[in-house]
Amino acid sequence: MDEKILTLKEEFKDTLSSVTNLVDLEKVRVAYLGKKGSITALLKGMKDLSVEEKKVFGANVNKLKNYATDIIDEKIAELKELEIQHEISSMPKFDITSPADLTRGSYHPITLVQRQCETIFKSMGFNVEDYSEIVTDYECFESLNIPKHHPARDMQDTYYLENGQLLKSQTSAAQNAILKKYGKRLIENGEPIKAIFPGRCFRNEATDACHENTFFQMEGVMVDKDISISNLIFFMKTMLSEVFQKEINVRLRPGFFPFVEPGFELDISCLICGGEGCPSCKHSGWLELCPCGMIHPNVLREGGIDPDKYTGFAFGLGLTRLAMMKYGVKDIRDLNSGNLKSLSQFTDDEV
Ligand code: FA5
Repeated sequence: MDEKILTLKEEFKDTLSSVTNLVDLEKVRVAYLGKKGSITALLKGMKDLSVEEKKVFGANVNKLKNYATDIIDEKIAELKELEIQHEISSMPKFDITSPADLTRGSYHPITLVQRQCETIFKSMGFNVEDYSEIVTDYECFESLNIPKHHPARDMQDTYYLENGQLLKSQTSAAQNAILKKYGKRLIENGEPIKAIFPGRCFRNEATDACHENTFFQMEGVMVDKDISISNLIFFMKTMLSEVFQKEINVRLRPGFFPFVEPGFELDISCLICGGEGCPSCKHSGWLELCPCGMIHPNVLREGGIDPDKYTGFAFGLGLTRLAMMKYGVKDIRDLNSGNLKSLSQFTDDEV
């Protein structure tokens, strides 16, 4: 019987010496130590031996079993280490002493303009808010005095989700939430509501040199007692002179938006053609940049604010168009092109 054990041990050692990977090693383990393995079979075969024989033979088979288990464990560790070494040696080599690649990324022109506007408005006491791109019909239209089937909806066709939500067509979609968020402090502590909220907007419309289907706006609202159009004009003028660092020709003309009364269109003289007329301004010499107006009483009321006590203004600055004018980008579509060669040329050390 002992002869059998010795033979099996030699055979096991032989088999193991030719194993070079973990998969084959597992096969060997099963072949010797598994339920139907050769060493397990020796233990099962003991049933025909006498009690004395069982004691000696059993002890020897157990020795062999422990020996095989230990050797297999050692081999597993050895093969795992070899696998790691192999993985390391096949990794791409790099020289930590070679000079660093100092090519730096750059901010997108819209980010630059947005940050600049945020800095300007923050310095005038405005909070900067963020808002989701997917909104409800209530946020984008109904809370803004644009009920279902109102003709003003035709001006802003957008993309609808199957659940009835939509990609916001205007940053005004956040107005109601902002009024509700800051209204309590206005009513209880007399703190004016002053907030801007930049964001991406979407419209299902044909693109041209000054229209994109995905563009950025920056909304602003201010509500307090006795806020008037003069306050609105002051903030608009300050913002433009800070952004452009020079006098800009602007014109204010009546504009219709159901959520303001009165409403205005604030246009700037096109900086691409100097007001002569070009594709960037649809050959008019003027670019629609920042519609604005006094917040409609219905919108204030919907936001929980009493329009008999408080008044406010709102504006919807076209951030993408502002970036075009500031950086002399003739075609708005270049800004979404992902063309690094053209987009990486703009820098602004202040942001
Ligand atoms: C609005 O979106 C209103 N929510 C603005 C507003 C806010 C009015 C608060 C009153 C009070 P309008 O659709 O005109 O208005 O868009 C505002 C600005 O966004 C435009 O002047 C323009 O600068 C920019 N804009 C609009 N559509 C596009 C477009 N397709 N591509 C690029 N910029 C656009």
